[in-house]
Amino acid sequence: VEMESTFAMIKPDGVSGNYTRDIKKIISDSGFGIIEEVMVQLDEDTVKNFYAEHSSRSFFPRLVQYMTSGPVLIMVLDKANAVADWRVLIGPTDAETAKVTHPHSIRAMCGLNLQRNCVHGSDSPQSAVREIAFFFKKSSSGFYSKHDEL
Ligand code: YYY
Ligand code: MG
Repeated sequence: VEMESTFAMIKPDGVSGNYTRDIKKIISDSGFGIIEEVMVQLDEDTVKNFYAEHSSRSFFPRLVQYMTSGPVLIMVLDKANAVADWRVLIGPTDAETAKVTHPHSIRAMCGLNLQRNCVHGSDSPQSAVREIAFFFKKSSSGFYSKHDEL
């Protein structure tokens, strides 16, 4: 089978709410390899660039505020069909919706609402390539983070 990489993140509420262990267990139990994981504190410019596609939306300032409010765990996950399968595992964007329609999803488990949805996943293979390259440099010995590890 063809291996694929996706970019995943445990957002500030997921980290501060102590969901990291449970989420990583779900990741492993679902057959993903955690190729790289680094705890980082995002700054405003980083979040604005990462979420540039949403920069004109009214929720953008609140999104930047939330995403810089505490440490996040950034990860590269490997598996066949990793991008689509990780999106299925995290569930819908709105965690309140997820609790109703996808009660076993990660966002249902640890998310609060549309903004505080506790995890990120790349939405397409192209996004995954961009997002992994945004956060990690690839060297002969593997990936390393462009941000200082906490
Ligand atoms: O890919 P995904 O995270 O599921 O959703 P996006 O539509 O790409 O939005 C990115 C991010 O922005 C979302 O995880 C929460 C936040 N957000 C928001 O706060 N309010 C919205 N109306 C839409 C998205
Ligand atoms: Mg998205």
